[in-house]
Amino acid sequence: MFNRELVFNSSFEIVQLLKKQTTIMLSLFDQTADKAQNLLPYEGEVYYYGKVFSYAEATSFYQLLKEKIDWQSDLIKMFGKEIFTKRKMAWYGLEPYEYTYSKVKKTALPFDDLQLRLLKKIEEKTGETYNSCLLNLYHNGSEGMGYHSDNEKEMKEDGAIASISLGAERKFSFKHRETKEKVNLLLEHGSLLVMKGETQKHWVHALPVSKKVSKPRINLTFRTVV
Ligand SMILES: O=C(O)CCC(=O)C(=O)O
Ligand SMILES: [Mn+2]
Repeated sequence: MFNRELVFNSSFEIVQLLKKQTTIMLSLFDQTADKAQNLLPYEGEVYYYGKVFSYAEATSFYQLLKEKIDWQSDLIKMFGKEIFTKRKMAWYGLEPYEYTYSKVKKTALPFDDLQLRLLKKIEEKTGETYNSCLLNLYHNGSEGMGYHSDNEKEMKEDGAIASISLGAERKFSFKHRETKEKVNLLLEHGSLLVMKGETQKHWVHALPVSKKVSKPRINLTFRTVV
């Protein structure tokens, strides 16, 4: 028996089903397009998400952080002498975590609303969680950071580190400890970079100084203290 209504219903359902599948395919496609690719060739994972904040958002974040953060100079050893860097640093967290850098124990200051907003955004974006943040303020290209890895004893082993860049664009370099292979990229205003897996064990990273950069930059690295 031919039932028109049934045919209509089922073809209607097929159309609905196809629409649903297209939506699923599109959202899968969107996710794939959104997911950054691993920039390291082996023994580590580095994902560059590009600009995750608009120019206006990133500029206002830069200004707020520049004013509100309790910036401190860093004490480093150079040619056997201890000197204060021009680069400024700050340590914040969800709890008053202790973290030793430059041989000085620092206690995390409480996250403010903006830092909590940034934390939420990067947790959503990267699918990881973080509980603390180290901030750096570089006044211009004469200030940078030499090759090092972020594997301090206070940090979660192989934990993800999410880095937000605000201000001047700067080159960022990775170098493999054994093979010395290098991977360079440009950190843009409002961008997000994530280092995870075995990256800190096998690769060191640096923010090279550059005569070409005259503008300041703020960097936030969200981490997990255990
Ligand atoms: O400024 C940057 O992009 C990197 C900073 C960094 O490597 C660090 O704080 O450990
Ligand atoms: Mn680092």
